[in-house]
Amino acid sequence: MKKTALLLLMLLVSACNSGETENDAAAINKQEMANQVKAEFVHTWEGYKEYAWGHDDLKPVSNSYHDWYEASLLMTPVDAFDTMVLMGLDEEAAEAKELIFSELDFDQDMYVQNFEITIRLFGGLLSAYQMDGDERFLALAEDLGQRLLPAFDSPTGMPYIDVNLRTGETRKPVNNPAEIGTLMLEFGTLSKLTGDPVYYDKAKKAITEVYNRRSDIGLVGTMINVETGEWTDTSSHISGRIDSYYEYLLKAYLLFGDEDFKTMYDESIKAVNEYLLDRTDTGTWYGYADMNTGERTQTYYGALDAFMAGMLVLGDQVDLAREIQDSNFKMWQLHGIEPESIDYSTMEVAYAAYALRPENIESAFYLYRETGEQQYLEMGKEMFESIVEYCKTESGYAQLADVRTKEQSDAMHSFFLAETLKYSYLLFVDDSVLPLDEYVFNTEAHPLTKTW
Ligand code: DMJ
Repeated sequence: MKKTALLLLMLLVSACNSGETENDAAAINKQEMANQVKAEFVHTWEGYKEYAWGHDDLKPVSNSYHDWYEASLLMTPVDAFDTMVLMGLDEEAAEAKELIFSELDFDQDMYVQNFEITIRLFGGLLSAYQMDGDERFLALAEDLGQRLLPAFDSPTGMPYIDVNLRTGETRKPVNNPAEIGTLMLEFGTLSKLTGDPVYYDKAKKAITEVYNRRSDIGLVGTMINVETGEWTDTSSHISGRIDSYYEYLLKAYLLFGDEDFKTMYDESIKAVNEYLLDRTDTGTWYGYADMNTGERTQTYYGALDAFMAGMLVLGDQVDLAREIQDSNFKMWQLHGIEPESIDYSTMEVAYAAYALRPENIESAFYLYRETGEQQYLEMGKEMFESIVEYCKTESGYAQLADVRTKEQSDAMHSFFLAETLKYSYLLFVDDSVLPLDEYVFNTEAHPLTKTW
């Protein structure tokens, strides 16, 4: 090779190399981000250990604790356990395990909320069993599943809101689609793992009874009486009290391969996109409508609704998911951290609190896994960093009373460790961790997989 040609070649190689270095510098260091998320998890677990050990939740401002009921059900350690396993936090996982097996006792004469106990504890124990392999997790899950089963003993088969863990007595017959339907993955998984179909069948009947009571235009309402089967609130939306009903129709199909769920999801999402989807000057949102007439009643959208983009990815509506995620992020950026809800017609805050919710980051995670696009990593990074900036306390993470003032409130739901930090971590770790064609996350981010 001639001398000049060699020189040119060397110049070209060095230009390419320097370009690569610049790009790398601009790119997000995923490993570093994953390590930061892990460090924040450890910080919070240390706070729980010091101030709330053996209780349900840490109170992160007063450095104290909160129990949901008369006896602690170890909400935080159970909810957080699979995140520890995922992050390779062996010491922390061993501590949590020791606490769970020595203290957790479901034989309590107290009413609990079937839905919350199912998604956090039942789901947490099942995924703990699948990820860790210790049979005692399955035994606890089965004991809990048996105690929750009487909740379904209503004239319609739809469950009551509360059930007494010892006596099986039930109360509160006016329930909602989310609390009725968001039981399918956990009860269904227990059936598959134990070989006893009763759990699957009861949960499937319950969610199907909601679907069967959809209106002529295919929408469901907010509240329904499980004894009479009558709707008591006909407001339709994708927000709290309905949200995960749709999520579980789709995920039950993905996890169990039961075509009935696919039919129910496809029919339902069609109506949701026809009557609730709202493309406006401020973005693409889902609003409120009357379930019978389809008429728009409210233009509220909020932190909980942000799950929708992730669900649409799983339901193969990726373009729509992108539109929704753009709006989700716009909502986040309004005040540097998202409020519980906004009126999207004015972009004014309707409810100013931030409860450390995961849904916005969860959707960024699904879109990143699906598209591999840097923009979703950037969204996740900004959201995670604002949580650290505004919510971190000496012992953990605090909810915000008002996203405009950033005033903190003295509460930290266990889903911060189960979901918010898990989805943040999953966004930055390698795609091969918990691949989405093998794992289905319950609504509390507990990964479930077909080990049966
Ligand atoms: C969690 O308990 C679950 O994600 C539920 O489906 C909705 N609310 C919280 C998180 O925001």
